[in-house]
Amino acid sequence: MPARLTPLSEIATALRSAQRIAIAAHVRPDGDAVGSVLGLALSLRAMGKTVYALLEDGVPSNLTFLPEIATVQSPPYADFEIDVAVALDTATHERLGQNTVTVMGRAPLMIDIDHHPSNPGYGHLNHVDGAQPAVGQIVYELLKAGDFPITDEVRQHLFTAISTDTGSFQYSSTTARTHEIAAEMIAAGLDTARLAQLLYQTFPARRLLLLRAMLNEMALRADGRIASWQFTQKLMDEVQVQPGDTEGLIDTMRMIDSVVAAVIFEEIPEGKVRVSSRSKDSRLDVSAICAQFGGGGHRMAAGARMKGPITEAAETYLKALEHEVRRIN
Ligand SMILES: [Mn+2]
Repeated sequence: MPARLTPLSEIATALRSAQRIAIAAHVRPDGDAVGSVLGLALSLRAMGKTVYALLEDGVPSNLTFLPEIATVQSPPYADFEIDVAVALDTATHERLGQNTVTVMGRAPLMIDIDHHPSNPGYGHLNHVDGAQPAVGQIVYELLKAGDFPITDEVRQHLFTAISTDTGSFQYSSTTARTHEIAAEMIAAGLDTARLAQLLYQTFPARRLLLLRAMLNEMALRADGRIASWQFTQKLMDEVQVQPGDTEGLIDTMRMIDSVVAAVIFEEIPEGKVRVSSRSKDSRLDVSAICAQFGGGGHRMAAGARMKGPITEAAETYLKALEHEVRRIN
């Protein structure tokens, strides 16, 4: 197995000697994926490099306010050549998306930077650190290690990455260093209040219609310790859902005092069901439950894909979850 913790200084050296660099993150990108990709991309562009920022599924609507979002490319990709490919926040090579995997394969050097503990280290150089709360935090340390430019726009992206993946510095993954980085960014002039307003207090009406539906339809089981909701294609059509609309909805179910696990089941194409699950008790590892169904993720936040129909997938998953929830009593 390749080394999974190549020093950031070594990765910085590899990036410094490259001229054409592709940077990508996982399908259905979240704040950490988008912010890490563009945070690194904008720093390398400020050094005069040609940087391709690639996201298989584009940028979700809730993050389009961020700087230079229009420079993100999604398929079909042009026929450009690259010296180095960097995968960020992506636990398996395949999760980059099929078209993106193909483009990244053109590079003689692949760098894999991630914080999912299950990441096997599929790059030539790998920096997989499960102790980091966000890849945005690793990218910030990488820019520091390489003495790369950190502009206000780079800070906006990396703050977004760190803030969203730590639930606004609330999750147990948040470290003293996470706060120090935020402090360094504020000291450098970053307007974090503006970013927080745009990230957490600005939503399209669609999002609130989804929230209303979730609160009406959610189900409690295992004496109120599990909350779940089935998000159907019918509702998606009704509210004309856009990628990003559901980001963070699950945390509302997680707020219920009795709840230790919250789950959203979502109908996706080809008769499949996407499962997103959150734990509120460190003794309950939802990534292990998702792994039973071919998925994975983090201990407190994980996902999987199951065969539909949605009601059957939900019952199968919830039975397995309930078994684990009852074990921790
Ligand atoms: Mn992440």
